[in-house]
Amino acid sequence: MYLCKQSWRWYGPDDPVSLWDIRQAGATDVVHALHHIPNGEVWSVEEIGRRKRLIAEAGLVWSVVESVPVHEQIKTRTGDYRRYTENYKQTLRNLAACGIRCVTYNFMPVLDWTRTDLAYAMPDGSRALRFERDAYVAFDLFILKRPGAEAAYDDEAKERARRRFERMSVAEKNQLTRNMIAGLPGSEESFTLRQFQEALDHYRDIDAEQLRQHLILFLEEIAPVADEVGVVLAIHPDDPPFPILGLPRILSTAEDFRRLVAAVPCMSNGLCLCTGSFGVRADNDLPAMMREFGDRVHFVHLRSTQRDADGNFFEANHLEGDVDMYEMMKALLEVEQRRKVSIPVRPDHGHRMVDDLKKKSNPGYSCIGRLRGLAELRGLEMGIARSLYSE
Ligand code: DNO
Repeated sequence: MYLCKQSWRWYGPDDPVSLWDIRQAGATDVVHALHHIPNGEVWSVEEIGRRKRLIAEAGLVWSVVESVPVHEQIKTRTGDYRRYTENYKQTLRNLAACGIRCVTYNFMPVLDWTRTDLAYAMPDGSRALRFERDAYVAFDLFILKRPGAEAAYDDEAKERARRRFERMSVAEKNQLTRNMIAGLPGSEESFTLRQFQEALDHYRDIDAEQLRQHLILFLEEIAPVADEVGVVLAIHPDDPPFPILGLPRILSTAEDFRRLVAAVPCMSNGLCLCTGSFGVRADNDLPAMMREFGDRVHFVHLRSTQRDADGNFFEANHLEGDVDMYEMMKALLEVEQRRKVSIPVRPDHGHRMVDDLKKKSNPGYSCIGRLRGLAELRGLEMGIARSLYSE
Protein backbone atom coordinates (compact mmCIF):
# COMPACT_ATOMS: atom_id res chain seq x y z
CA MET A 1 0.00 0.00 0.00
CA TYR A 2 1.36 3.44 -0.94
CA LEU A 3 0.66 6.19 1.56
CA CYS A 4 1.50 9.89 1.41
CA LYS A 5 4.96 11.09 2.35
CA GLN A 6 4.09 13.29 5.32
CA SER A 7 6.01 16.50 4.95
CA TRP A 8 6.19 19.87 6.69
CA ARG A 9 7.42 23.25 5.56
CA TRP A 10 10.38 24.62 7.49
CA TYR A 11 11.66 28.16 7.00
CA GLY A 12 15.18 27.51 8.29
CA PRO A 13 17.14 28.13 11.48
CA ASP A 14 15.08 31.26 12.29
CA ASP A 15 11.75 29.44 12.03
CA PRO A 16 10.10 29.46 15.49
CA VAL A 17 9.01 25.89 14.69
CA SER A 18 12.11 23.73 15.05
CA LEU A 19 13.14 20.60 13.21
CA TRP A 20 12.50 18.63 16.38
CA ASP A 21 8.99 20.09 16.61
CA ILE A 22 8.46 18.84 13.07
CA ARG A 23 9.73 15.41 13.98
CA GLN A 24 7.34 15.33 16.94
CA ALA A 25 4.47 16.26 14.65
CA GLY A 26 5.16 12.91 12.98
CA ALA A 27 6.34 14.26 9.64
CA THR A 28 9.21 12.41 7.99
CA ASP A 29 10.08 14.86 5.25
CA VAL A 30 10.92 18.53 5.18
CA VAL A 31 9.89 21.08 2.57
CA HIS A 32 12.45 23.83 2.51
CA ALA A 33 14.22 26.57 0.56
CA LEU A 34 17.47 28.48 0.91
CA HIS A 35 15.74 31.75 1.73
CA HIS A 36 19.02 33.58 2.32
CA ILE A 37 20.07 33.28 -1.34
CA PRO A 38 18.78 36.25 -3.38
CA ASN A 39 16.22 35.45 -6.10
CA GLY A 40 17.91 34.48 -9.34
CA GLU A 41 21.26 33.42 -7.88
CA VAL A 42 22.58 29.85 -8.04
CA TRP A 43 22.15 27.57 -5.02
CA SER A 44 25.56 25.94 -4.69
CA VAL A 45 26.11 22.27 -3.89
CA GLU A 46 27.89 23.34 -0.69
CA GLU A 47 24.96 25.45 0.56
CA ILE A 48 22.40 22.81 -0.33
CA GLY A 49 24.51 20.04 1.21
CA ARG A 50 25.04 21.96 4.45
CA ARG A 51 21.29 22.49 4.89
CA LYS A 52 20.52 18.92 3.97
CA ARG A 53 22.88 17.67 6.67
CA LEU A 54 21.35 19.98 9.27
CA ILE A 55 17.90 18.56 8.48
CA ALA A 56 19.24 14.99 8.54
CA GLU A 57 20.67 15.57 12.03
CA ALA A 58 17.08 15.79 13.30
CA GLY A 59 16.25 12.50 11.59
CA LEU A 60 14.36 14.19 8.75
CA VAL A 61 14.78 14.22 4.99
CA TRP A 62 14.78 17.36 2.86
CA SER A 63 12.89 15.96 -0.09
CA VAL A 64 10.97 18.92 -1.56
CA VAL A 65 12.13 22.43 -2.37
CA GLU A 66 9.52 25.13 -1.93
CA SER A 67 10.40 27.24 -3.76
CA VAL A 68 13.24 27.98 -6.11
CA PRO A 69 11.85 31.46 -6.81
CA VAL A 70 11.49 32.56 -10.41
CA HIS A 71 13.05 36.00 -10.81
CA GLU A 72 10.62 38.75 -11.87
CA GLN A 73 12.76 39.43 -14.95
CA ILE A 74 12.11 35.86 -16.12
CA LYS A 75 8.37 36.49 -15.79
CA THR A 76 8.58 39.75 -17.74
CA ARG A 77 11.40 38.56 -20.05
CA THR A 78 13.38 41.71 -19.50
CA GLY A 79 16.83 42.62 -18.21
CA ASP A 80 18.95 39.70 -17.09
CA TYR A 81 16.37 36.96 -17.65
CA ARG A 82 18.74 34.81 -19.71
CA ARG A 83 21.32 34.72 -16.94
CA TYR A 84 18.63 34.01 -14.34
CA THR A 85 17.30 31.14 -16.48
CA GLU A 86 20.80 29.65 -16.75
CA ASN A 87 21.18 30.02 -13.00
CA TYR A 88 17.87 28.23 -12.49
CA LYS A 89 19.12 25.30 -14.56
CA GLN A 90 22.31 25.16 -12.52
CA THR A 91 20.34 25.16 -9.28
CA LEU A 92 18.31 22.20 -10.59
CA ARG A 93 21.52 20.34 -11.41
CA ASN A 94 22.97 21.12 -7.99
CA LEU A 95 19.82 19.98 -6.21
CA ALA A 96 19.88 16.74 -8.19
CA ALA A 97 23.54 16.24 -7.27
CA CYS A 98 22.47 16.46 -3.62
CA GLY A 99 19.60 13.99 -4.14
CA ILE A 100 16.77 16.54 -3.85
CA ARG A 101 14.41 15.85 -6.68
CA CYS A 102 11.20 17.84 -6.33
CA VAL A 103 11.12 21.60 -6.93
CA THR A 104 8.09 23.81 -6.36
CA TYR A 105 7.80 27.20 -8.02
CA ASN A 106 5.14 29.65 -9.07
CA PHE A 107 4.63 32.13 -11.86
CA MET A 108 2.52 34.72 -10.07
CA PRO A 109 3.56 38.26 -11.00
CA VAL A 110 4.94 40.52 -8.26
CA LEU A 111 3.16 38.92 -5.31
CA ASP A 112 3.22 35.33 -4.19
CA TRP A 113 0.09 34.54 -2.17
CA THR A 114 -2.19 37.35 -0.97
CA ARG A 115 -4.52 37.81 2.01
CA THR A 116 -6.08 40.93 3.50
CA ASP A 117 -6.39 39.61 7.06
CA LEU A 118 -3.88 37.43 8.87
CA ALA A 119 -5.74 37.20 12.17
CA TYR A 120 -9.41 36.64 11.33
CA ALA A 121 -11.17 35.63 14.55
CA MET A 122 -12.86 32.24 14.36
CA PRO A 123 -15.78 31.45 16.70
CA ASP A 124 -13.54 29.09 18.72
CA GLY A 125 -10.99 31.85 19.45
CA SER A 126 -8.37 30.68 16.96
CA ARG A 127 -7.16 32.96 14.17
CA ALA A 128 -7.35 32.27 10.44
CA LEU A 129 -6.10 33.88 7.22
CA ARG A 130 -8.75 35.60 5.14
CA PHE A 131 -9.25 37.38 1.83
CA GLU A 132 -11.93 40.04 2.18
CA ARG A 133 -13.08 41.52 -1.10
CA ASP A 134 -14.13 44.98 0.19
CA ALA A 135 -10.83 45.45 2.02
CA TYR A 136 -8.91 44.36 -1.07
CA VAL A 137 -10.82 46.81 -3.31
CA ALA A 138 -10.37 49.55 -0.68
CA PHE A 139 -6.62 48.93 -0.73
CA ASP A 140 -6.53 49.11 -4.51
CA LEU A 141 -8.67 52.26 -4.83
CA PHE A 142 -7.86 54.32 -1.76
CA ILE A 143 -4.46 53.22 -0.44
CA LEU A 144 -2.51 52.16 -3.50
CA LYS A 145 -4.62 54.41 -5.77
CA ARG A 146 -3.59 52.28 -8.72
CA PRO A 147 -4.05 54.03 -12.06
CA GLY A 148 -6.88 52.29 -13.89
CA ALA A 149 -8.30 50.67 -10.77
CA GLU A 150 -11.54 52.69 -10.98
CA ALA A 151 -12.44 50.94 -14.22
CA ALA A 152 -11.93 47.48 -12.72
CA TYR A 153 -14.92 47.51 -10.36
CA ASP A 154 -18.63 48.20 -10.71
CA ASP A 155 -20.34 50.99 -8.78
CA GLU A 156 -21.62 48.72 -6.06
CA ALA A 157 -18.15 47.27 -5.37
CA LYS A 158 -16.67 50.76 -5.27
CA GLU A 159 -19.31 52.00 -2.88
CA ARG A 160 -18.87 49.03 -0.55
CA ALA A 161 -15.10 49.55 -0.59
CA ARG A 162 -15.51 53.24 0.16
CA ARG A 163 -17.70 52.52 3.17
CA ARG A 164 -15.27 49.84 4.33
CA PHE A 165 -12.35 52.24 4.00
CA GLU A 166 -14.11 55.00 5.92
CA ARG A 167 -14.72 52.65 8.81
CA MET A 168 -11.04 51.63 9.05
CA SER A 169 -8.81 53.14 11.72
CA VAL A 170 -5.32 54.33 10.79
CA ALA A 171 -3.89 51.21 12.42
CA GLU A 172 -6.20 48.99 10.32
CA LYS A 173 -5.18 50.77 7.14
CA ASN A 174 -1.52 50.28 7.99
CA GLN A 175 -2.09 46.63 8.81
CA LEU A 176 -3.97 46.04 5.56
CA THR A 177 -1.15 47.70 3.62
CA ARG A 178 1.46 45.55 5.33
CA ASN A 179 -0.56 42.39 4.70
CA MET A 180 -0.85 43.22 1.02
CA ILE A 181 2.70 44.32 0.20
CA ALA A 182 5.14 43.42 2.96
CA GLY A 183 5.47 39.83 1.76
CA LEU A 184 3.89 36.76 3.32
CA PRO A 185 6.19 33.90 4.37
CA GLY A 186 8.06 32.42 1.45
CA SER A 187 7.31 35.26 -0.95
CA GLU A 188 10.91 36.55 -0.67
CA GLU A 189 9.91 40.05 -1.72
CA SER A 190 8.59 43.02 0.16
CA PHE A 191 7.75 46.52 -1.03
CA THR A 192 6.94 50.06 -0.08
CA LEU A 193 3.80 51.43 -1.78
CA ARG A 194 5.89 53.27 -4.37
CA GLN A 195 8.07 50.25 -5.17
CA PHE A 196 4.94 48.14 -5.34
CA GLN A 197 3.31 50.34 -7.96
CA GLU A 198 6.57 50.29 -9.94
CA ALA A 199 6.59 46.49 -9.83
CA LEU A 200 2.96 46.42 -11.06
CA ASP A 201 3.87 48.81 -13.87
CA HIS A 202 6.25 46.22 -15.34
CA TYR A 203 3.15 44.23 -16.27
CA ARG A 204 1.27 47.10 -17.90
CA ASP A 205 1.74 45.56 -21.36
CA ILE A 206 1.72 41.89 -20.34
CA ASP A 207 -1.66 40.20 -20.52
CA ALA A 208 -2.40 36.62 -19.48
CA GLU A 209 -1.57 35.15 -22.90
CA GLN A 210 1.75 36.93 -22.93
CA LEU A 211 2.59 35.80 -19.42
CA ARG A 212 1.60 32.23 -20.33
CA GLN A 213 3.97 32.45 -23.27
CA HIS A 214 6.75 33.57 -20.94
CA LEU A 215 6.10 30.62 -18.67
CA ILE A 216 6.15 28.24 -21.63
CA LEU A 217 9.44 29.68 -22.90
CA PHE A 218 10.92 29.34 -19.42
CA LEU A 219 9.71 25.74 -19.09
CA GLU A 220 11.05 24.86 -22.52
CA GLU A 221 14.44 25.85 -21.16
CA ILE A 222 14.36 24.27 -17.73
CA ALA A 223 12.12 21.18 -18.11
CA PRO A 224 14.55 19.30 -20.40
CA VAL A 225 17.31 19.91 -17.82
CA ALA A 226 15.02 18.68 -15.05
CA ASP A 227 14.20 15.57 -17.10
CA GLU A 228 17.87 14.95 -17.73
CA VAL A 229 18.95 15.18 -14.07
CA GLY A 230 15.84 13.46 -12.69
CA VAL A 231 14.17 16.39 -10.98
CA VAL A 232 10.42 17.03 -11.12
CA LEU A 233 8.94 20.52 -11.23
CA ALA A 234 5.73 21.34 -9.39
CA ILE A 235 4.07 24.60 -10.31
CA HIS A 236 1.97 26.12 -7.57
CA PRO A 237 -1.41 27.58 -8.61
CA ASP A 238 -2.31 31.24 -8.34
CA ASP A 239 -3.43 32.19 -4.85
CA PRO A 240 -6.08 33.54 -4.97
CA PRO A 241 -6.99 31.95 -8.32
CA PHE A 242 -8.29 35.09 -10.03
CA PRO A 243 -6.65 38.29 -11.30
CA ILE A 244 -5.76 40.84 -8.65
CA LEU A 245 -4.54 44.43 -8.93
CA GLY A 246 -4.68 44.26 -12.70
CA LEU A 247 -2.06 41.49 -12.82
CA PRO A 248 -2.45 38.60 -15.25
CA ARG A 249 -3.03 35.05 -13.93
CA ILE A 250 -2.22 31.86 -15.76
CA LEU A 251 -2.58 28.94 -13.36
CA SER A 252 -5.99 29.16 -11.76
CA THR A 253 -7.94 26.30 -13.40
CA ALA A 254 -7.61 22.75 -14.73
CA GLU A 255 -7.65 24.16 -18.25
CA ASP A 256 -4.64 26.35 -17.43
CA PHE A 257 -2.58 23.33 -16.43
CA ARG A 258 -3.85 21.31 -19.42
CA ARG A 259 -2.56 24.04 -21.70
CA LEU A 260 0.81 24.04 -20.02
CA VAL A 261 1.21 20.31 -20.44
CA ALA A 262 0.15 20.48 -24.09
CA ALA A 263 2.80 23.14 -24.70
CA VAL A 264 5.61 21.45 -22.75
CA PRO A 265 4.97 17.71 -22.53
CA CYS A 266 8.24 16.86 -20.67
CA MET A 267 7.35 14.57 -17.75
CA SER A 268 9.08 16.88 -15.28
CA ASN A 269 6.46 19.53 -16.08
CA GLY A 270 4.23 18.86 -13.08
CA LEU A 271 1.84 20.33 -10.58
CA CYS A 272 1.79 21.15 -6.89
CA LEU A 273 -1.88 20.44 -6.36
CA CYS A 274 -2.79 22.99 -3.70
CA THR A 275 -6.38 22.30 -2.70
CA GLY A 276 -6.61 25.56 -0.78
CA SER A 277 -5.67 27.73 -3.77
CA PHE A 278 -7.61 25.91 -6.50
CA GLY A 279 -10.49 25.29 -4.07
CA VAL A 280 -11.39 28.98 -3.85
CA ARG A 281 -13.04 28.57 -7.27
CA ALA A 282 -16.25 26.57 -7.24
CA ASP A 283 -15.58 25.55 -10.86
CA ASN A 284 -12.42 23.63 -9.92
CA ASP A 285 -13.33 19.98 -9.31
CA LEU A 286 -10.37 18.99 -7.12
CA PRO A 287 -10.73 15.18 -7.04
CA ALA A 288 -11.26 15.21 -10.82
CA MET A 289 -8.07 17.28 -11.19
CA MET A 290 -6.20 14.83 -9.02
CA ARG A 291 -7.35 11.96 -11.21
CA GLU A 292 -6.72 13.74 -14.50
CA PHE A 293 -3.28 15.12 -13.63
CA GLY A 294 -2.28 12.27 -11.31
CA ASP A 295 0.83 11.33 -13.30
CA ARG A 296 2.11 14.86 -12.98
CA VAL A 297 1.09 15.63 -9.41
CA HIS A 298 4.51 15.69 -7.77
CA PHE A 299 3.54 17.46 -4.56
CA VAL A 300 0.28 18.18 -2.73
CA HIS A 301 -0.77 20.96 -0.35
CA LEU A 302 -3.81 19.95 1.66
CA ARG A 303 -5.88 22.83 3.01
CA SER A 304 -9.48 24.01 2.80
CA THR A 305 -11.12 27.37 2.32
CA GLN A 306 -14.65 28.57 2.88
CA ARG A 307 -16.07 31.08 0.41
CA ASP A 308 -19.16 33.25 0.62
CA ALA A 309 -21.43 34.93 -1.92
CA ASP A 310 -19.57 38.27 -1.64
CA GLY A 311 -16.27 36.88 -2.95
CA ASN A 312 -14.57 36.55 0.44
CA PHE A 313 -12.91 33.41 1.70
CA PHE A 314 -11.20 32.30 4.88
CA GLU A 315 -9.02 29.32 5.59
CA ALA A 316 -11.14 26.67 7.28
CA ASN A 317 -10.02 23.72 9.39
CA HIS A 318 -8.45 21.08 7.16
CA LEU A 319 -11.45 18.75 7.13
CA GLU A 320 -14.08 21.52 6.92
CA GLY A 321 -14.91 24.26 4.41
CA ASP A 322 -15.56 23.86 0.69
CA VAL A 323 -12.88 21.26 -0.06
CA ASP A 324 -14.22 17.71 0.15
CA MET A 325 -11.12 16.34 1.83
CA TYR A 326 -12.49 12.81 1.97
CA GLU A 327 -12.95 12.64 -1.82
CA MET A 328 -9.64 14.38 -2.32
CA MET A 329 -7.74 11.91 -0.16
CA LYS A 330 -9.46 9.01 -1.89
CA ALA A 331 -8.40 10.32 -5.30
CA LEU A 332 -4.86 10.91 -4.04
CA LEU A 333 -4.60 7.36 -2.68
CA GLU A 334 -5.91 5.97 -5.98
CA VAL A 335 -3.19 7.84 -7.87
CA GLU A 336 -0.53 6.60 -5.47
CA GLN A 337 -1.60 2.95 -5.83
CA ARG A 338 -1.75 3.27 -9.61
CA ARG A 339 1.65 4.95 -9.88
CA LYS A 340 3.12 2.90 -7.05
CA VAL A 341 4.62 5.96 -5.40
CA SER A 342 4.25 7.92 -2.19
CA ILE A 343 3.59 11.54 -3.07
CA PRO A 344 4.89 14.22 -0.69
CA VAL A 345 1.99 15.98 0.99
CA ARG A 346 2.04 18.76 3.53
CA PRO A 347 -0.65 20.22 5.76
CA ASP A 348 -0.82 23.69 4.29
CA HIS A 349 -1.33 26.52 6.76
CA GLY A 350 -3.29 26.11 9.96
CA HIS A 351 -5.09 28.28 12.45
CA ARG A 352 -3.14 30.10 15.11
CA MET A 353 -4.47 28.36 18.18
CA VAL A 354 -3.77 27.13 21.72
CA ASP A 355 -0.28 28.21 22.92
CA ASP A 356 0.60 29.67 19.54
CA LEU A 357 -1.84 32.52 20.22
CA LYS A 358 0.75 33.83 22.69
CA LYS A 359 3.72 33.37 20.36
CA LYS A 360 5.13 35.04 17.32
CA SER A 361 4.92 32.89 14.23
CA ASN A 362 4.96 33.03 10.45
CA PRO A 363 1.37 33.72 9.29
CA GLY A 364 -0.23 30.41 8.35
CA TYR A 365 2.80 28.49 9.57
CA SER A 366 2.42 28.26 13.34
CA CYS A 367 2.99 24.83 14.83
CA ILE A 368 -0.17 23.67 16.53
CA GLY A 369 -2.67 24.46 13.76
CA ARG A 370 -0.58 22.49 11.28
CA LEU A 371 -0.09 19.74 13.82
CA ARG A 372 -3.87 19.48 14.10
CA GLY A 373 -4.16 19.49 10.30
CA LEU A 374 -1.57 16.80 9.80
CA ALA A 375 -3.06 14.63 12.53
CA GLU A 376 -6.54 14.88 11.01
CA LEU A 377 -5.27 14.20 7.50
CA ARG A 378 -3.20 11.25 8.62
CA GLY A 379 -6.23 9.73 10.33
CA LEU A 380 -8.40 10.32 7.29
CA GLU A 381 -5.78 8.68 5.10
CA MET A 382 -5.45 5.64 7.31
CA GLY A 383 -9.22 5.16 7.48
CA ILE A 384 -9.62 5.31 3.72
CA ALA A 385 -6.50 3.28 2.94
CA ARG A 386 -7.32 0.47 5.35
CA SER A 387 -10.88 0.17 4.16
CA LEU A 388 -10.01 0.24 0.46
CA TYR A 389 -6.59 -1.31 0.07
CA SER A 390 -5.73 -3.69 2.91
CA GLU A 391 -5.94 -7.34 1.94
C1 DNO B 1 1.88 29.82 0.71
C2 DNO B 1 2.57 28.95 -0.21
C3 DNO B 1 3.16 29.68 -1.40
C4 DNO B 1 3.98 28.73 -2.24
C5 DNO B 1 4.56 29.32 -3.48
C6 DNO B 1 5.19 28.25 -4.34
O1 DNO B 1 1.60 29.46 1.80
O2 DNO B 1 1.77 27.91 -0.61
O3 DNO B 1 3.99 30.71 -0.93
O4 DNO B 1 5.05 28.28 -1.47
O5 DNO B 1 3.60 29.97 -4.22
O6 DNO B 1 6.11 28.79 -5.21
